[in-house]
Amino acid sequence: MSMNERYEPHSIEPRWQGRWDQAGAFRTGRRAGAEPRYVLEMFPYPSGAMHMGHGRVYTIGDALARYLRMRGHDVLHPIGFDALGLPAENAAIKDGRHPGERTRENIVAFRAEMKSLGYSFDWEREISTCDPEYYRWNQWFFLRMLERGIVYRREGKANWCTGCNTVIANEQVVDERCERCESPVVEKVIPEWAFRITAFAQDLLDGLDRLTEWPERITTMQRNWIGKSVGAEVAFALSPAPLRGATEVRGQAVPGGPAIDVFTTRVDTIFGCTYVVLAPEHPLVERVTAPERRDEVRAFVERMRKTEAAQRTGEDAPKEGVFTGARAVNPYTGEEVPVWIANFVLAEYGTGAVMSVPAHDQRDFEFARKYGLPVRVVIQPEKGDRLPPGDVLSQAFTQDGVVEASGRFSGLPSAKAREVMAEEASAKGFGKATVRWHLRDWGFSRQRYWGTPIPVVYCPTDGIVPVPDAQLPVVLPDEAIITGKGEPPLAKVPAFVNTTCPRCGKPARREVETMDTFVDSSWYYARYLSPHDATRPFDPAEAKKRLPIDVYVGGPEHAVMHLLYFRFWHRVMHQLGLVHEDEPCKRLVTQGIVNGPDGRKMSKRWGNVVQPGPMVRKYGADTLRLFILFAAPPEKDIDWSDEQVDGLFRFITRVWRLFHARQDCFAVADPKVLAQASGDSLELRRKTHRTIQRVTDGFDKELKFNTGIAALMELVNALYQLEPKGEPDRAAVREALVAVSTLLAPFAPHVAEELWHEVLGPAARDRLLADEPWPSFDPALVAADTVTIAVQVNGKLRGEVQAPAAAGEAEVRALAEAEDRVKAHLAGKTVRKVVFVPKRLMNFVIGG
Ligand code: ANZ
Repeated sequence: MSMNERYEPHSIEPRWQGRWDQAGAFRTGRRAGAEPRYVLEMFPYPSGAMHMGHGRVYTIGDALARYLRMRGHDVLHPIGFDALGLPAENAAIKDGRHPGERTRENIVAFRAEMKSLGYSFDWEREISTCDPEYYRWNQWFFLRMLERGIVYRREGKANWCTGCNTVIANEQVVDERCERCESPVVEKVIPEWAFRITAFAQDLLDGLDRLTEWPERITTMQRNWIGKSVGAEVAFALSPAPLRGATEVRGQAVPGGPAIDVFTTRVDTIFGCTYVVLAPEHPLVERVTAPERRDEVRAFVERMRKTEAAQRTGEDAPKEGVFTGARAVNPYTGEEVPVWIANFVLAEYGTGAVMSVPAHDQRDFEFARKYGLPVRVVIQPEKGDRLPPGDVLSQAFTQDGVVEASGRFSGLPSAKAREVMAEEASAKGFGKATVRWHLRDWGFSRQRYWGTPIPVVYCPTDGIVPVPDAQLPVVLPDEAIITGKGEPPLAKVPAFVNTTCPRCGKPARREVETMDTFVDSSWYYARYLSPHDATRPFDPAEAKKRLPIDVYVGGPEHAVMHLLYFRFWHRVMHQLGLVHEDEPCKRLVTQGIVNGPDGRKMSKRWGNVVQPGPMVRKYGADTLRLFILFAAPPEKDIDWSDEQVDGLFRFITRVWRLFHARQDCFAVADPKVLAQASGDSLELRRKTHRTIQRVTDGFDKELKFNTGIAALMELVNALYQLEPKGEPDRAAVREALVAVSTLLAPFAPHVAEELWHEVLGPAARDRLLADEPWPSFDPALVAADTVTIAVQVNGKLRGEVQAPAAAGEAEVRALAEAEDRVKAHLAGKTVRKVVFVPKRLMNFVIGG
């Protein structure tokens, strides 16, 4: 039967999808004994139709998964849905439908779109986090962590909407108002559940050093987010002591009254401190402010309360503040300095108070110049010019150096000074060395409906009582009324709330708050290992075999939330003995954005949104996949381009026509015939093998699918140029056609299967290209550009080397000297002269 002349993706694609499905081609565990690989893409939040960002992330992961399967691995490539959480609940409030109903509908649509793109997922492992069989294990983990003190209850600060009377998320606060009802939002202290992620801070930090296959940008962001600062706390006593208030610092009486504790990473600069600054929200502000300055201070505090932290402390934000009228004593010098409040000091960080050293801190410098405060140089650069005096200094010198004008510490290098100054502070009781972390514990309870119920009950007799394992899952009731206002929705479902205490059997109330969705995504990758396991979260034996994840693909926007939380959770699972190592993922690939055709981020606002669904319907999945992979390497942003998409459709059509035109080459030839290829057909063979090498490198080395696809395009051009005349020509063409279809398999898998089957015919009727081994290249053909160079020592042939034809004397000499036999003849001798004939000969002339 001869091949159809036209490329018709819509008749090809569903057919192959069906064949793969039928054969279970992508089921994990089919290849007993094969080395396992785990390729994972971040699972989608099914809030609407699939968008191009999804299209990109799954296409990248899929190409890799398909490649690794062809390399003979047993690949785990699963998919599921991150189905609980705020977006679904908010959408439900808007259109009055139950979030579950809506989410399940979205999942059906999403799944169909993913299937139409030909992704090689093991669909039997699909999970949805809104399934009680999934979230029961969130509850199970919660209980284990509660037992170990990793989960605890605390007083947390929350955004409280004064209109809806509920806590709302940061993302819902717009200009200090509620995004939904526009009422003012205030900060309120309410009890909440938190994970003690800070107990893992050091370990999470250390682990980053081992993540050598993560983008450095991400590990740096995590490092900053964890934010370890080694420094000192120093108490500046207030002078004179205010009338009210405590008179001790850390339990020790301080002469003169209460003190301001500052946190500094540069105690070596303390002799240069010329003022102290409190955060506007610092509890001492009211107490220390002099009566005549009260109005001004209060007005400033009020204004700061309304300004966002990021805006207050941004590098470009103008530094501003007010004097409180108070003074504090530098414990090292006995000197009194003024106490200010300023926008750039944050209440939540350190002690909420800083000692300002304008000569050595740029913020302090700008502030001092603005308000006419003194600038005193106390650090000199180790090398180079000395700094001028403070009053003419043009900017802060912020590096370490040598301490000066600092009494007994003068002459010490900064690091040493920090050490001895901290020692002195603790010996004298006015301070100590400390470590501060930016990382905070993770408050995870939400006053929302569409989340995992927290498995505890409140009993009037026994207090907070965990729900026993045997009673899990605590199922989210279907009938809640969700308004987004007032009490948590679960509080209004009596059948849910009213229960009995597992301990004393008397009436008790269930916890009505639910878990943050980030809980769901913190361990889902492990559930895929045994998704139907009804007795445990996952099978540890499978975990031992398949974890850590080999390659994880997802958006860089998850750098510090999800990607930190899942590292934390993995460590908890390690402590529980469920996994063998403490990092969940070896290699992370963060994909770039797909912008609109105008180069702007796709958005309804710009009218530049292009969705995968309509594109698949217009061009077929293979064209869309090729566009995504060809436009740029995975990490780079790309702009949607109709012309390029058209171009790739034309490329596939061209490949199709080529196969059609070369049907006379499909018959298998004797390998001896292929070896007879010479001239143009030998050139074609070289090109074929070099293409195999380039596409393979695009997977094995840096992920660069685009260069592999470009190589394939060149090979197709070369094929068009060869008009086969004899048997050896036809054999070389057939070899190239098989290679083209095989190499296309990870990128454009449907047309690849079709063409490959056309060439192989009945011999491959029951086989699938998706299951075939990846082609290898013949090094001799790839090395076509290398030449053999004879190496002589004093005119006698002592060896030969393979070198690139273009190699010059130095390169060839290095290769020659590395040759064992040549090396032996040169050992201990002096080379007097080297004679080099490019592409032919190198002669070492040695003496004595
Ligand atoms: C005096 C000093 C002198 C400082 C100097 C720096 C350079 P990291 O490394 O990020 O931890 N700081 C302390 N608490 C602060 C707060 N609540 N809000 C704003 N800034 C605060 O930064 C520590 C440094 O940030 C501390 O060291 C303090 O300024 C400031 F030449 O103390 B330093």
